[in-house]
Amino acid sequence: MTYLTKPKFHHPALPKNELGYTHRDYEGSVSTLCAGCGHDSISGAIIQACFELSIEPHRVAKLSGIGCSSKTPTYFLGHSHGFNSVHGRMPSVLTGANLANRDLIYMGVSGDGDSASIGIGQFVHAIRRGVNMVYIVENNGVYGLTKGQFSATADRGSKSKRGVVNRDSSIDLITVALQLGATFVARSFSGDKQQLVPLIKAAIEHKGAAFLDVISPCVAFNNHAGSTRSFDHVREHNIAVNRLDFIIGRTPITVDYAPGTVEIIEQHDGTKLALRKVAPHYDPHNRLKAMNYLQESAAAGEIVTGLLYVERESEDLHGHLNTVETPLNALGEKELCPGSQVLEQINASLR
Ligand SMILES: Cc1ncc(C[n+]2csc(CCOP(=O)(O)OP(=O)(O)O)c2C)c(N)n1
Ligand code: SF4
Ligand SMILES: [Mg+2]
Repeated sequence: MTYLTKPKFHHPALPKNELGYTHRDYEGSVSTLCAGCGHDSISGAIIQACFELSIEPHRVAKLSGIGCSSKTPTYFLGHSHGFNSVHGRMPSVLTGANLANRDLIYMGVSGDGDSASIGIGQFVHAIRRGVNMVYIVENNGVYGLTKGQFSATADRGSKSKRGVVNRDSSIDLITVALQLGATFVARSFSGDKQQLVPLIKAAIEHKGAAFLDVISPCVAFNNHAGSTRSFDHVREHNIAVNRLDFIIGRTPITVDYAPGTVEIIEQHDGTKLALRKVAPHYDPHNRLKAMNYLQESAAAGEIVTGLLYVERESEDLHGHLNTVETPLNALGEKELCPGSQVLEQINASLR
């Protein structure tokens, strides 16, 4: 059995958002993952973010590949569109869907095996093309679903549950995403909902490829001493460079901060992010410096989290290709079959 339905009743006094929906309206089926799996906390954070942003569930398309992480879209946004694709192939399905209908919010959910091993070729092209999406990798350093083999993101020198040492170099998806031109790049931890929820909200509102690497411990196969993806290890080595306090609408910001401690970032649609600096010298607008900082920190064994890079004037794939505004399913016969004369003109222009 892959999912269990949830009972529909709930407390009548549950808080409602602007649309009149409760938190329950953003849930999915009951999770069948292991109790304590980090992935379930990420599902909870996605539910919270969509509830707080008052998103209409039918405006979201959630897509995934194969893995415990890729199963999770069943456990959130039960009233949204969903597509569970082949292992590592979610990015191309998402790209196609996005090109056909730009009006939906695209959420790609994947694992470190799904995106950094079998699906690395798909991952890199979706990111470099700037597909407008939230791409979340639930990163536990192992193939959880197939019983705990090292994935390509497992750190060199880390130990498997059976005591085997990983001798291969690891792929840092954050550094890869930065190199490929992602316009929103963040890392977080499934155990830090306060950091994760605002990052998901900001990623949803970002126009372009928004990549979120979320360290998400696998309690069954990668939560032991010697693992660098265990709850204890991540808590001890987590260095947050900043905190997104909240996202404000188009209204003026009235909260007072000490000078230099908070940066207000305006997004393409006029919404604003308030970014509280924890590491005062970290600049989330400098791609190269961010890459250097991440490499140095990784060499020192630190796991850097927060909003690591954001581009103020971002553009997406539709902008690059200059596509029509109207989703393909809303185009009428006149636009789709403009007649033999137009076809003749096109053919003539190609001769
Ligand atoms: C083409 C193909 N190759 C291999 C598999 C077997 N397989 C299923 S899930 C998986 C790895 C999943 O790891 P990850 O994406 O990290 O997800 P996790 O379970 O750790 O969340 C593999 C190798 C498959 N389903 N399809
Ligand atoms: S095997 Fe690991 S990743 Fe899969 S559900 Fe269990 S704890 Fe989560
Ligand atoms: Mg994994």
